[in-house]
Amino acid sequence: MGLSKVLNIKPIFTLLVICAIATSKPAYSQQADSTAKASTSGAIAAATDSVQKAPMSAPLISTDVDTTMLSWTGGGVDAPRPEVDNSDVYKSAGYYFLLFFLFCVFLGIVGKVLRVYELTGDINNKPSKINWNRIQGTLFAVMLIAGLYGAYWSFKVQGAMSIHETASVHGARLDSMFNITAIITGIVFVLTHILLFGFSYKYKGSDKRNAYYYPHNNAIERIWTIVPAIVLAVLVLYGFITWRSITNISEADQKKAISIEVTGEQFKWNIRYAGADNKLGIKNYKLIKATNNLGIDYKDKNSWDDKLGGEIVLPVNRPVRFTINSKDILHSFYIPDMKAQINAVPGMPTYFQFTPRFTTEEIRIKRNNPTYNYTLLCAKICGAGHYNMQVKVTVVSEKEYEAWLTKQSLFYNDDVKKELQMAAAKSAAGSENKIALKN
Ligand SMILES: [Cu+2]
Repeated sequence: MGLSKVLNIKPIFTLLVICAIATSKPAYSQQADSTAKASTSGAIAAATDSVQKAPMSAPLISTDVDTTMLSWTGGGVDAPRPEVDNSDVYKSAGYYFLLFFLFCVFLGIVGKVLRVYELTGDINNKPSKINWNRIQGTLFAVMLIAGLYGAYWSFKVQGAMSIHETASVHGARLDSMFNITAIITGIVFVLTHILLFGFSYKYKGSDKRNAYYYPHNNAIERIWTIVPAIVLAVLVLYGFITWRSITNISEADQKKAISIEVTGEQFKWNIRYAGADNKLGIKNYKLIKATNNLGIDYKDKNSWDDKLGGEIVLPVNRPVRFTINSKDILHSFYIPDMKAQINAVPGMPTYFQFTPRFTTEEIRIKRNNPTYNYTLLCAKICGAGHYNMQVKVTVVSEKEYEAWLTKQSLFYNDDVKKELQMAAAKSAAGSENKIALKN
């Protein structure tokens, strides 16, 4: 039988045959089914029998055995079917990938069936009546509506999860910049999509009209080059000015800010407050040892009042200036709620100055979450313990901040003093010996 004869079969019949093949069970599975049914009924009979025959003191099986258990064990009754929770399967990406793949296969099959239908029509000199232009035009219109609704839904539902009022003064400026950019690009997005898909629908291919040949128009070229260039230049300039206002702080303003140092290392943040003089003592990596984790140079008197912070506590509405370092590799200082992020680079201090505008208590009310906390994170994938680089950040009133700071311990404590005295005595004795030897 040749291909032409196969194609002569009525298209609906062809479709039915394909569907039947696709949905039919293989013979062996039906056989397996009937075997299972037979063994199940046999097992029920055997089970009932043994329950009746067994002495009451030692029952062989429990009488509340269910039929699913019996069919699972294929006749045996002493291995209960384990309860398996498959709900996670429906949450995995693989499951949805498989669904998508099956959908594509389904579309492919439908396409092939339609192709067979068209070919049979051609062979019989009855051209296909499917109007592909109309179908594709309609699909464009459907995509326009579904796509715009999807964009709106994503912004409304997922946007609400991620867009929050920022807790720092400069963050509010970044937010308004983001909003202006989102509004401008949103308008352009909606308009261009209506034009793109709407035109594809309205001017879909038709036998009744010819396409209008329109190769070039200088005026249009100018408009679509100059208008986006101006809009983008304004947005970029606005972003540049905003960024400069955040990062370029005058020296006078730097001095007004509370000075705090943060040093990243695998895998923790070390916090140092500058103390009463608001000046951090200098550091030297050569001085790093077990008792001097940051390598603070205690010859510099500015370090004597530096305080160790187990966590970060900040006063509300006061500028704070962070000096950011790293002891080993690149880390990244990141407090999401404050919209503050900058890399921590070994050997090169970076700075970030900001002013918190809501206390922790206030943000808990705003977020409707009584346990919410600001957190300092590391935004560089810096190794296996990266997730652990978290420090609680608490914003409190000025008074509470002062009270907290007085309770924090000094780096330059009695142990350090003793150690330094001993080292000084040792080196003095060493130099005396040298002098004695010379004489
Ligand atoms: Cu890190």
